Amino acid sequence: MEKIFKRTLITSALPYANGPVHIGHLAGVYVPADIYARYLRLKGEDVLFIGGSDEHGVPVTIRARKEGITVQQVVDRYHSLIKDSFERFGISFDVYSRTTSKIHHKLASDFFRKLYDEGKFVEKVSEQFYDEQTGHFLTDRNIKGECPRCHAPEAYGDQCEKCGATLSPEELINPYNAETGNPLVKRETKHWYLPLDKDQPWLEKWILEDHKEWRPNVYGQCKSWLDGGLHPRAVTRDLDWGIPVPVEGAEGKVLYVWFDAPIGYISNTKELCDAHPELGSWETWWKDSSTRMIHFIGKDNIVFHCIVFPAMLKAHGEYNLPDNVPSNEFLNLEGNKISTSKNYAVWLNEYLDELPDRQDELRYVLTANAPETKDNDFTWADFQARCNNELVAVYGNFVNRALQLTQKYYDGVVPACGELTETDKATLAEFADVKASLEKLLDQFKFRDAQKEAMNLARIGNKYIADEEPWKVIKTDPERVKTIIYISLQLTANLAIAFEPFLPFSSKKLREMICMDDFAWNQLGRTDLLPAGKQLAKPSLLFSKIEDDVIAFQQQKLADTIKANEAANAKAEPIKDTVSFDDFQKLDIRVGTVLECERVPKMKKLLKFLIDDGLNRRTIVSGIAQHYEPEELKGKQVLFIANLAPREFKNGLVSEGMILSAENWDGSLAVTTVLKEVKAGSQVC
Ligand code: B3M
Ligand code: ZN
Repeated sequence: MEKIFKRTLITSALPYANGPVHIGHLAGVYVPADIYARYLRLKGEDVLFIGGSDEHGVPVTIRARKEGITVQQVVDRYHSLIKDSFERFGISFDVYSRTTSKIHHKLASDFFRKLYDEGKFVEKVSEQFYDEQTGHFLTDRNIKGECPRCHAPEAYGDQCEKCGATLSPEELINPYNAETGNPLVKRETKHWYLPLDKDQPWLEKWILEDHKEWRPNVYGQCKSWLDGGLHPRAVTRDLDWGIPVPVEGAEGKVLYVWFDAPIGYISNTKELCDAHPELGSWETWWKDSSTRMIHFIGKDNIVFHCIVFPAMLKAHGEYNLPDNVPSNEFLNLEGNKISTSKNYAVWLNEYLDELPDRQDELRYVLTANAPETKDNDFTWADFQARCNNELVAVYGNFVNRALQLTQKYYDGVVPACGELTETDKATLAEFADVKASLEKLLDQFKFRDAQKEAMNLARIGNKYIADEEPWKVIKTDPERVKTIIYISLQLTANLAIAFEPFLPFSSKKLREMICMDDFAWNQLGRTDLLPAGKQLAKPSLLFSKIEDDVIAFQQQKLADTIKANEAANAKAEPIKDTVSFDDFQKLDIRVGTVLECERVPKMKKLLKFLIDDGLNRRTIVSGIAQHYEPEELKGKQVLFIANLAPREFKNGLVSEGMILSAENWDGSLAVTTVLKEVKAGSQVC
């Protein structure tokens, strides 16, 4: 018998606060989760949609060291950036909090302690890699070495990015500290393990027998984990960033990020409900068996959400288990893997700035192309084609025609419907079936097909109005046109409702144009949504075309990133031919003090320096204006060639020497200087 649920708790994976969110995250997790949340709300169901940032773990600490700032600064920066971009993109979280919150630290700590007190963990001392020079144990991600399979020189302790092999640090050949390059030794350390091997029997039944409805990719991955046999998993780490292990003698140890992060779903629900008692108690949302829980995640998170977290919840004993875990596969970008570390992505915050007011366009394409069953590819050409050929030419075009004609013929007042023709009836019948088919697809998390179905409605409308040609009929049979427009307007209202979960921005705009105060899902299929005599607002275009230059700019940006990555990996230029010591001595390299520095009018690249060379003052012109502000260099000591023949520039300026700069791999220039202050005019030898 199917269970009746009273409410649905929707969670979406907590993104690491080590960088902005990109289209891969959106397509994999946040857009589908948001569609589902909006759909259920529109149906009037009781639903909470929980989000938040994952601020622990190794990636944030790596980012902090790379940028030379504190970990707290890293997570503060990216948490607000991510939160803000989600908001602008219309991801309708009921709460978006963070795992560094007090509530979370306490809840996660208490969770661990309860399991510890009840003897649910296994304590084990093992040997782990240790960097004697820094005094740190290293996590898998922080260890690099030669891949035992493909012999790539820089495989990580958990995975080789070259051949994709899953690894453990022990397998690496010559492991070293990824950051410092130091060699590693083994040292003993104590940790707490969740004995997943003991969970194997109930997990097998719960997943393999009771949840055959899960997506094949999710079910398949679980099955292969289970078939391989589960092993105890450490839930603590030697690390100085995270939630301290609440046990005596565990100083310097924190909860493993994958132990605390999913508890973040609970903490964030608690934070929300504590602040809004009208939503009910957080415990109802987590412990009442009439609550249904759905986790939206990416495919690399499947094992944690389907096996580890349920095992934790079960061990705790009070919580519900998830009902479904609709996970997507990966989205690639122009044929390449999206990569945060290589900066190869379409970042949500940049998209929102560079293509303002085009949230629905991206939402549409990411769903149309969603990697629901296999990895998919996002290309800017496809983005443009789908926006222009589908959103503009079909949905936008139909709506615009219906509304403009209403304006033109009836001053924006909905006309009365006359007798229906066979075509009218057939069109309405096609429309009427949509609600059921949309629901069926949405209930099965088939968002891509569901959106297609909604678009199909627009196609029907577009064809109807194109076939009926009211702009021609008006000349011969004006009464008939009233019916055509009436039907077109009802279809328009239906479209606004059907698209709301997918394209909330344009649905809102359309709702305002047709002056509907509110939408409800059960209005779908009705043909009296806009009654005759109702005054509509002035229409404006729902979508506008995406021009070629917008696409070209984005394509160029990605091409530049690839080029920059190649350049960063490229070797240094080969060394030039040998010169004799005598020849070298002919060059008079000196230290000069910059007395003045200014831009040269009409010469974008040039800076003009007045240099104190110890004997005199001289003018040197240098092509570094794109790399420095003049003020940055004033008062600084620089290296320059003092005996280079003077060189005249086009505008008559003469440079008496040359300031030495280093050219970086990306073409940027760094002026050379001395490490200790010396007297102006000192010779470099
Ligand atoms: N932060 C991994 C990820 O962003 C992780 C998800 C946590 S969900 C509880 O892919
Ligand atoms: Zn490899």
